Amino acid sequence: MSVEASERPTSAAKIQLIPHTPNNPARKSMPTRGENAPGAGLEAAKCLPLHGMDTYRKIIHIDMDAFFAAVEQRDNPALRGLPVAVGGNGPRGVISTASYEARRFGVHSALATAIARRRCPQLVLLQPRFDVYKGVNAQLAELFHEYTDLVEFLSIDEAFLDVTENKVGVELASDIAQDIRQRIREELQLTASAGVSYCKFLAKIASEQRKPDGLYTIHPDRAEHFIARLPIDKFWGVGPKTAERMRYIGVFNGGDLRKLTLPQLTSHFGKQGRMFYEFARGIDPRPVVTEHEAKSIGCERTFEKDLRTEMGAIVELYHVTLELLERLQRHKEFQGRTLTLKVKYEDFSQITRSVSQDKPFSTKEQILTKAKALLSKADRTKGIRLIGLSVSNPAPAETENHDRQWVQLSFDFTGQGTDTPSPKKARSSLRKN
Ligand code: DCP
Ligand code: MG
Repeated sequence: MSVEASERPTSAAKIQLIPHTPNNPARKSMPTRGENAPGAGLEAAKCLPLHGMDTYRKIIHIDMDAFFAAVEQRDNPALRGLPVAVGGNGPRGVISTASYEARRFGVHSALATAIARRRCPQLVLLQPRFDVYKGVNAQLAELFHEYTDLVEFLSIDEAFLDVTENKVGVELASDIAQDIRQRIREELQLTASAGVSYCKFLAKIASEQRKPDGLYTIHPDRAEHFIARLPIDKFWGVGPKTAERMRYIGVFNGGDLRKLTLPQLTSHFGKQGRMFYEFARGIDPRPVVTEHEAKSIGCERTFEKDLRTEMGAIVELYHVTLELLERLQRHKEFQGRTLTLKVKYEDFSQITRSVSQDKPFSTKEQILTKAKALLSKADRTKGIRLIGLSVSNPAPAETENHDRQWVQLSFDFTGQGTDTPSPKKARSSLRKN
């Protein structure tokens, strides 16, 4: 367990701040001193200008610990304390996740099951029970909404909450985060890690700092220092390949990144270069977007090896289509009549191609046929490193054909950067405008 050293029962006065858990003696609080102390929190620094950017927001990122495996250990006490993994069993099976006991043997998400078994012969391998995990996800959503309606799920087990204004009238975001963690422990018998900061990029990184079962806050006045020391592969959007490229040009951490100019970064990383330029300066104004507000639903995959054949690209397009469909099915109310394909090439340049129709895109056949037609317009002389598909809901119009920037609101579900597609999880994007 990596809990903050000073997590200890909080004062009665503080407990009363959150009305729905007034008589819970086991509640814990944040450290009372240091950079993670709530008093030193976002409130004190809330209007500090960080290179001209607003730092008044209070964003929490919650990520469940070893989610599928933890649910299995919760539901079967005999599995507690054992190295447990959830994943496929066949010769090509892949691990979805592993308990922290199993991680000590080097078993982790996306590892081939055969290798996992070699590393940990006593591994208990379980088949996933998606319905149960989805049920927990629904409980989490309900719980989060007790605090704010600005909740944005990135995947089945992680979400951003904007608690700048919140329903419980609590000023300190870290107190809210701690209360949520405590309630998850008591009501769901699971543990979660939380990150708190003034923007999404930093809140997400913060939640990894004290995993599992921990809480970490990055205050605006500490952000620059934190970012400067952050290893480059921890930056949002930097997967193994991009990290390698960064190191090749002498960028090992945020401090190095900051020395590069915007033209230098865009020449190396295309449109993503601007994002890296801004992250290095602690700039990330992206709002927490609820699915309700989303103007588009999409997902994308980055490939370990650039795709060089027509067939390879079509196979991957098929997988992206299935993932998009799964997402659309979860949001049946969403009616998207424009389908957009994004292709990013080996040289980091990217294009988008869209097509609109009268009826919403809702079936595999509709999406796949149109997506293949869009893909046939892409340049096939260059290797493809990423394919994305999204459905948005503008009114029907003639086919568009434009190279515009893909929305920035896309998320890495694997937590491993953009380069390694997860077998189960793709990046998803919610677009607001
Ligand atoms: N998952 C998956 N395939 C992957 C990664 C994850 O099927 N390659 C599933 C299983 C995980 C769940 O998604 O339990 C959540 O993913 P996380 O990346 O948050 O991983 P965990 O919650 O398992 O562990 P952590 O404690 O590192 O968050
Ligand atoms: Mg998790």
